[in-house]
Amino acid sequence: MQFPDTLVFQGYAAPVRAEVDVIDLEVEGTLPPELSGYFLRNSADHAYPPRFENDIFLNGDGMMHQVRIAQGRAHLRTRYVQTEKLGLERAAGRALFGAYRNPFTDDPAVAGRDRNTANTSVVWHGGKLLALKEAGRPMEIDPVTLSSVGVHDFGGKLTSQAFTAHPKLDPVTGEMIAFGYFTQIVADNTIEVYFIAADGTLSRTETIAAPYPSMVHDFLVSRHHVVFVICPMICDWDRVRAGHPFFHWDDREDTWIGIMPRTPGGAAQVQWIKAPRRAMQTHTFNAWEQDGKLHLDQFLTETGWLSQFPDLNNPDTVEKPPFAFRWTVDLADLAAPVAEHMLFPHIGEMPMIDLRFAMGKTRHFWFGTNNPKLGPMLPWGPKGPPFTCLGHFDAETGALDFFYAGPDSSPEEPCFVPRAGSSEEGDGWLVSVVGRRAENRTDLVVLDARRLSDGPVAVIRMPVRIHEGFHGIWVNEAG
Ligand code: V55
Ligand code: FE
Repeated sequence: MQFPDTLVFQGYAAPVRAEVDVIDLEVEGTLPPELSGYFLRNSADHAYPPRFENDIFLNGDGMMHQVRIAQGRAHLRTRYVQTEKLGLERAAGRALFGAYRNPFTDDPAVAGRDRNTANTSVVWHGGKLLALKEAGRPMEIDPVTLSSVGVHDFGGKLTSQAFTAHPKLDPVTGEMIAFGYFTQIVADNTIEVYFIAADGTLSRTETIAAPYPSMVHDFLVSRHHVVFVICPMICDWDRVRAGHPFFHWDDREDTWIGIMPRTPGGAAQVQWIKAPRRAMQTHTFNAWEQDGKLHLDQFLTETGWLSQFPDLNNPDTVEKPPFAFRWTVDLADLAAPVAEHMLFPHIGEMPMIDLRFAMGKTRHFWFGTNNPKLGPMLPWGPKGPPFTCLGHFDAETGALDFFYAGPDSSPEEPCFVPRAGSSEEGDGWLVSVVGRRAENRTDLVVLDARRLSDGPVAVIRMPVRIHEGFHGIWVNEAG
């Protein structure tokens, strides 16, 4: 067997496939003694060469990465998520499932079996660690051993086959708010919204109808509202059946904002309003209300996203990078135009806040980015240009600050870890995986979250490469 010679499968993006344990990683500098817990994240790491050479990076098998930090020491563990898909393919010794989210391209031997790759993110809620993919149900993972416990359907209360990779945790109530779209795998415009109590009980499902069937990768939750930004990254099931890419960008459609109250029966009160312009929401920072206004802080691009899906009407379009915008809705007058304001004049993606302050106004914004003033751009990978920097925006002072990771180095999504014992917003560390591309190796850097340009307080050096990932979290020692 051999992987295709494409950007998705070669060089720094090549599948890693090894499940490793490295006890006592090298540490440059000093790990803060109070930093005690687990950095956990998910990645897409194809276990087998794909059935189709043009397969996309979003279709890799979920591989969990764990860096355990305690008493100044750090240890690495990586394990595949043991999905039904991986089990069937390992038994066969080859890929059986075909194109991204397209069951028509599978080997008939696996018709009707679970296609979930569980490859996008992780959440810790109700005492459970869940590996998430928006096209499948949660997979429960043991946070210490990373072994797979199995599909988690909330005791049968989750009837959907799909659960977002971007649920939101309410720091006040402890609730998890999540959603599913294309809930029975086939593209439709139904979105189910799930309210999961602090103890992990799925206590309520609300069902709404979006303007059209599209990728709903992320969403926003404020103290009182659930908000969807529906963007014309569209899925047409007839095109899927005909073997076309699962999504396409269609600039004939508008972008819509759906606002639903969090209260029981909220679905009946959902209101859809037109966004200020056509845009693709990539990921969200946060949503919050103040003085009758609802603020939506998010990254938006004017084009499609992820470099894997075609622009239907303009096939030669080059996708544009996202910028951070605040959309402000007047809750007393939904017919009034939605105001738009750029949060900071710098490209970025992979937003992060101090999640203890989610659903309220926040001061600190972190993100992955590039800054050609600090160092050269890196060669394009399958997702476009890799980040070279992490950014911090202080909304109180307006200051922007950057960590430049060095030549051939690519930081990934930053994760904020509060300083134990401190409740001040932004007081803590920013932890990020950094690819050392020239060395085919990976590091984890620990930065003072409010002093990025000071450089890392510690660099944890891995003797191996772990695959580029998507989203991660920090789980304290005590859970
Ligand atoms: C994204 C990732 C996915 C996916 C859809 O980063 C969107 C966005 C890793 O899988 O299936
Ligand atoms: Fe995401």
